[in-house]
Amino acid sequence: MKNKILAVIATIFLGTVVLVSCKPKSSGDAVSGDAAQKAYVAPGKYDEFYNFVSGGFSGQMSVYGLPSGRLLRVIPVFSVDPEKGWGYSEETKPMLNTSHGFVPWDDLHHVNMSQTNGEIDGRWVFANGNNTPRVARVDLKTFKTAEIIEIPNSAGNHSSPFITENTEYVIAGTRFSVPADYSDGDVPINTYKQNFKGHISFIKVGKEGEMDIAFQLLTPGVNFDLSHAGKGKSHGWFFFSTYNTEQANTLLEVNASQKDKDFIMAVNWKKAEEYIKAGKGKKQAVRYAHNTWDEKTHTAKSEIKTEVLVLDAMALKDICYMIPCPKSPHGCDVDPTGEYIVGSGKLAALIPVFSFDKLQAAIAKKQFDGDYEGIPVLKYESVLHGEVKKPGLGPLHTEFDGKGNAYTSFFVSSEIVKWDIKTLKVLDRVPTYYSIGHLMIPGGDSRKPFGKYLVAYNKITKDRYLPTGPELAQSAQLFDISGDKMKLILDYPTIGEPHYAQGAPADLIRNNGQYKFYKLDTNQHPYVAKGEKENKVVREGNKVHVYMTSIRSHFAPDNIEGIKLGDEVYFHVTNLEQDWDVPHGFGIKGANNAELLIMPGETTTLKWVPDRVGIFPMYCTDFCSALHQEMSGYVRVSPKGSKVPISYSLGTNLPAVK
Ligand code: K7E
Ligand code: CUA
Repeated sequence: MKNKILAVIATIFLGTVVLVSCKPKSSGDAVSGDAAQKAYVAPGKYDEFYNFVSGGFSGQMSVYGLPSGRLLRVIPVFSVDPEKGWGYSEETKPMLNTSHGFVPWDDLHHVNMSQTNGEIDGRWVFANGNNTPRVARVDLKTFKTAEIIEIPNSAGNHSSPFITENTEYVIAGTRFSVPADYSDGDVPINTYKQNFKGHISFIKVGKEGEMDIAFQLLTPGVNFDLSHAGKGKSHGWFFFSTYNTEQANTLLEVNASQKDKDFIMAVNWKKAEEYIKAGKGKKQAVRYAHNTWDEKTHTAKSEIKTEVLVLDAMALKDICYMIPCPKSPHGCDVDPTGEYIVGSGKLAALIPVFSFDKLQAAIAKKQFDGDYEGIPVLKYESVLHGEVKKPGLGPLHTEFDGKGNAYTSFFVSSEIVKWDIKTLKVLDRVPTYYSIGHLMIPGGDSRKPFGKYLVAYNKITKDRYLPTGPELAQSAQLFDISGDKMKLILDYPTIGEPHYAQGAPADLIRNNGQYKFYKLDTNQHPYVAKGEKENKVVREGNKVHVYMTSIRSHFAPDNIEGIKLGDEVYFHVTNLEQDWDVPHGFGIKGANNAELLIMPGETTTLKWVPDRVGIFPMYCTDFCSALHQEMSGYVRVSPKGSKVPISYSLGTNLPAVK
């Protein structure tokens, strides 16, 4: 994002604007005297809000407390994580499976929390994998990734995941239009206009959160950038910002910035549902992975699906409408009432605000300016509520406080501008350090914003923290927005590049029935050992399964012999503890796929292929008790063809076997 935007903006503005003059010099004076007190959360006290922040190219999501800015957890989503063995343990590997095979990294830009009646409900957070198109669901009872679905017919899943007000759908709009997976993709690149098409996926969300692609809309070949669902009166609609409506296939920084206006595509998804019901969708052959985590077996399963239902939005004229929007719109945000739709043209010097009522009237009166590949183009003025004049340079994203105010981030002029949604008057502006991308108010894209804090997520950190070589932490800045003027109260570094974020009152999530541990008696892992009577070591050909348990402060068994070179050893470790916050770890020398961290009541498997003969210590990697250092054991590895039988023990010295 930052390079792309910088390049484009530099191209457009360089002649007229001196970029450096826009950059604020220092925030020393900008911080008010009582800032420290406002961000202070006393030791042992909880924060007021949870804050879920995308990790960008780290593929992770991080969880902070607000207003303290304390990092509480990093959740691996489209990434492996040695802290938790995520993506390394046998149980978690299938979560990262795709139709391209195992893809343990991605670029996570947007997080979106589940809603009920347009309000954040604290059940799940969804996230997008941009590069190898995927949508993930994180369960807030466990703060773990519970499901990942791959998106076919897409490339660059940027316009995602955004949800409808009762979490009916999570949508995923393709950033790159490309030839569909079900068509012949072996075409010259310069046939973009004929062969490249867009697909927008409507992913149905079930009662338990389970995802399934209900249908896809086939659209003209443009780039979908961002989106938001309608709410309240506009529930039933979705709004997508688009760029490269020029359909250029080279040097996009120039060629995709030709037109004075691109589009916001308004989608009547209730209408699309009607067409699907009437059988207008076409089944197309595709391949995509659907990965689900089973909390009973503590194991993920990956399934490849082979079919998707596609509805041609260009042939069916009354699903989609194009709203002209100045200069490559990026953010597309809907105010809490559902009436106002804000398009942020990243190369525009104004912010257009559209009216949902006017949109309905214009469609009824057919106030069209022709069509764009079969999709009616509405007259700009017929849909426009008004423009915020001279707000700043490079508007990107807008959030709302629920009191009639909007807050827009400006990348180029590096500031946040507060404006009145009805009168479109600019009310306040504050500098950000530096070059803000997204911004977030807890609940700020829902019907019920909490409106007390605003966080800026910045692209450039430069001199804000102690230097750490060429690579610097990216950063967030917390503002108090309870008064008329925005007040900077805290800076804190983030994990990876923060894009979108969400926030929710702490109690909503704290009291959502979160797990403190997994119940051992409901553990249905096929290799569980529910007590030390169930420990065993079983050889099946060259595979050896160790049914192991851990409890303060020993493993059982802790002496294992009879392993031979050429064996694959599977340590299935069940943590027998039944109390909050007593994980055990497991590591064995030479293992080249990390270590394990096992929660109470959980079973987790490490695959180990010894590469030499000898004695291999194993030990607990998490300081669990006063005798944690004693929590260890030995595995004997013998040469291939050795006659040493499988044996295992705990607390007894077995008679030596030659
Ligand atoms: Cu503006 Cu990818 Cu949401 Cu980043 S995007 S800033
Ligand atoms: Cu178990 Cu340390």
